[in-house]
Amino acid sequence: MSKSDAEIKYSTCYFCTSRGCAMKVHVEGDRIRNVTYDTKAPITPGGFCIRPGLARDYQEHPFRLSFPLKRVGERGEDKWQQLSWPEALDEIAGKLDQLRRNYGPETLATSSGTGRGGWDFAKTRFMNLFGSPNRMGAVTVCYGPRSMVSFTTFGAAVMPRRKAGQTQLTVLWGRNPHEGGPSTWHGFQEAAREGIRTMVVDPRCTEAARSADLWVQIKPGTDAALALGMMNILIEEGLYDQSFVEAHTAGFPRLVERVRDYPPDRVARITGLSEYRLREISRFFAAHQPATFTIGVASEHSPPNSIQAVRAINILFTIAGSIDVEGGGLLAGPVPGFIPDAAMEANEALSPEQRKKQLGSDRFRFLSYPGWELVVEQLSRKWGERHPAAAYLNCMAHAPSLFRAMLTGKPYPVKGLIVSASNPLLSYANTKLVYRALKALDLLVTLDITWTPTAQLSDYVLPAACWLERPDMGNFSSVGAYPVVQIGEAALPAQIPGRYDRFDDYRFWRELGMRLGQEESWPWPTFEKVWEYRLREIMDRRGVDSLSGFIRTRRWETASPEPGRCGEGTLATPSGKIEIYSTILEKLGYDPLPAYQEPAAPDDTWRSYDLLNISGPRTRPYHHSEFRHVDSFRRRHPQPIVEIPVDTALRHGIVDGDWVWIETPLGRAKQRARLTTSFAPGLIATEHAWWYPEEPGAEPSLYGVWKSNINVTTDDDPDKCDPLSGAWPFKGPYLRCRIRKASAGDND
Ligand SMILES: Nc1nc2c(c(=O)[nH]1)N[C@H]1C(S)=C(S)[C@@H](COP(=O)(O)OP(=O)(O)OC[C@H]3O[C@@H](n4cnc5c(=O)[nH]c(N)nc54)[C@H](O)[C@@H]3O)O[C@H]1N2
Ligand SMILES: Nc1nc2c(c(=O)[nH]1)N[C@H]1C(S)=C(S)[C@@H](COP(=O)(O)OP(=O)(O)OC[C@H]3O[C@@H](n4cnc5c(=O)[nH]c(N)nc54)[C@H](O)[C@@H]3O)O[C@H]1N2
Ligand SMILES: [Mo]
Repeated sequence: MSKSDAEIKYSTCYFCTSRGCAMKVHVEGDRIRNVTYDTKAPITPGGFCIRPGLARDYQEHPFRLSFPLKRVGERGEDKWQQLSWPEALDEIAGKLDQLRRNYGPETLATSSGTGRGGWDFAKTRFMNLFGSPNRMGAVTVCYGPRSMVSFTTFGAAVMPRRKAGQTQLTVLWGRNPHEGGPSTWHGFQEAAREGIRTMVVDPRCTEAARSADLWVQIKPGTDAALALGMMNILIEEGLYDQSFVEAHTAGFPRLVERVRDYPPDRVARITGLSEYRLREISRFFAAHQPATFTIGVASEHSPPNSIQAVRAINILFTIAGSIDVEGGGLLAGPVPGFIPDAAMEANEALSPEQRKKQLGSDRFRFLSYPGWELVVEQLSRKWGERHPAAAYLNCMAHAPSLFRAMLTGKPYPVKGLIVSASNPLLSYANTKLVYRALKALDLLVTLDITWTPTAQLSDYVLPAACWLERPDMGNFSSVGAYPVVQIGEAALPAQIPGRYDRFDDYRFWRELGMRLGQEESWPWPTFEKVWEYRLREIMDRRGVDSLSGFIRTRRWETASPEPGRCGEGTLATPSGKIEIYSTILEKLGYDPLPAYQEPAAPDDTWRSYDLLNISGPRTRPYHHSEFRHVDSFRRRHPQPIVEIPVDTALRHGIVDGDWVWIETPLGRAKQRARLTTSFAPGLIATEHAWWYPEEPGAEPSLYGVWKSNINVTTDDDPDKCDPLSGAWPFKGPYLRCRIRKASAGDND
């Protein structure tokens, strides 16, 4: 075949959760020739990411799941029988129906990851119709907090909108896009080239920190104190935007009182900065406004200040003059005419009684039904049914509470779990407890693209279509208010007789629902039809009548948020203003003002674990637990790395390249030492989600899941979780550990 015979398909890459970048997939028959960037589209990595180029290796890898499988041996024995989709779905539906009769619908839980598989609305829809409030997922520690803080504070998502000549500063706060966000990194570099000042807040000197005009090196988990301390200085020295604050915010006078508790000397002590440096940073920050900013996941991972840190940072930018102005963070509304996820979730189908049963929602109220309902009340006042507060992102059961219910049957039995687009044995904290909880279930179903340790423990393992085999959407701000909707098509079929038979996630949830009394509730027979339904008004405006027509005219639509939204006085918050003092938090019984809570001292068991562990700073080319089975990925990063400051390493007799045990009272994991001077002694940084697909899948190995998986050492004790959101510690003051050099072949 000559080169010109390759057909181009315009697809959305979901090799990571970044934003869904636009790709051109060059296809010959039913095989990929290569993948290139669609650089004309708004969401693009700008040529920076290598993953799409490896798509063929991934697509054709034998480790992929191709047909539905049912366990025939004991759980974890790696003995399987192939069956057809209708057989698998009939059997699973039969078992779910039985569980529902025996224990009530809340006995079924689901696990979500980063929101792949079509952004999870179909799973939420299924669960609402089934009657269970117990969806759990990574969003409790990832994006959910940022999203909910935006909605409660601004009534909208904040979208960084850099503008040449206007923007003075770009800030990455606990975010390292060089490793973890190709399109954000592309934007950060562009900003620097345009002469915009750059600032990075990070305990480690990352690539972004190294290249920034200002690197703020704080102690882990102290972001709330830093932001409050900066506000103290801005207010003391009159460096804040007084007219904006007076006109558009509610609660500023109380903030003035609150920040008195955070004088520079106290904040310097907490954050590890000198007082002089703190003042210098604050003045630099105030002098370069407006600023655009991106907050990373680190604060969310650092209880007890997860939510409060994100609140404090957002309010700092607000009083400095970065919000709702040209060149700063704009308050984004939905793309006109587009039907958002929230309107696809059938949320009204779940009764108040069932909502009340959501596990963990009595204690952790912010990111579960109590908080979500208060936010939805506000947002739907403004946007009606098409509000942006998707439940899958903003309303979850508390995973550690769910795992405990699986184990103990308290407060009620949780007997079934469907895992899709997530890998619980690698991604949640306290893997040993997760493992015991999964083993205690009556029914575990996993829908994934490849084999995983979690799949190995399942009763049914079902093959999902990957992004190449389904149409999907990229969106600029996944906080839920889609300022950009960018659609891609399937490049390859999801079924090829004799080779594979995969379902996209939508089709799986629909067909399972159809077998459980939901026949009336899934009017869109395919994922294509879903997108056509959601895009209908936009397609009509353009005069096209099919998804491929939309993609071929122009595959995206934007909302172009305008500055000056606050002036309308109708933000979707209870006061209609930016709520520095959050009346929603007040109603939920939490501190309505930003604060820094001193972490509790470690108890006797943990006291001697004297290092802090930044677990899971992103590294390319991986995405969480994925891709370790593909040689072309693995070659680029063959083993897990623990970064150890030289002083700390020397004290432990560790040299570069040594295998090192990272230990806590919960367990240990082995990674290879890389000595560094890029952060302070007393800290280490460990990679997360490591397993070895080349090792046996059967127990006890489960693909070597017990060797280097850092979550064997991380804690999910509800007492260590964030008091508002329930986020468990992956970073910050509650993730302590110690290290020890491993001897050669030390594998016990
Ligand atoms: N220690 C520590 N742990 C962490 C973190 C950390 O920083 N430190 N980070 C946390 C964060 S922020 C997150 S978001 C979580 C992520 O947690 P998870 O999302 O649970 O972890 P992944 O490894 O991304 O698992 C995704 C799985 O979904 C599969 N998959 C990919 N696309 C699809 C699809 O379209 N459909 C289906 N059905 N399956 C698909 C992949 O093959 C993979 O097995 O991890 C958390 N865990
Ligand atoms: N290659 C790759 N890319 C990914 C992912 C992946 O697994 N691999 N995962 C995706 C997902 S789900 C997410 S959530 C994003 C996360 O993307 P980021 O938010 O960028 O996440 P990290 O790289 O974990 O953390 C960013 C930085 O926070 C710093 N940090 C640690 N503790 C603190 C602290 O207390 N305060 C401050 N200010 N900084 C701190 C770390 O040193 C790190 O450099 O990445 C996404 N992109
Ligand atoms: Mo995440």
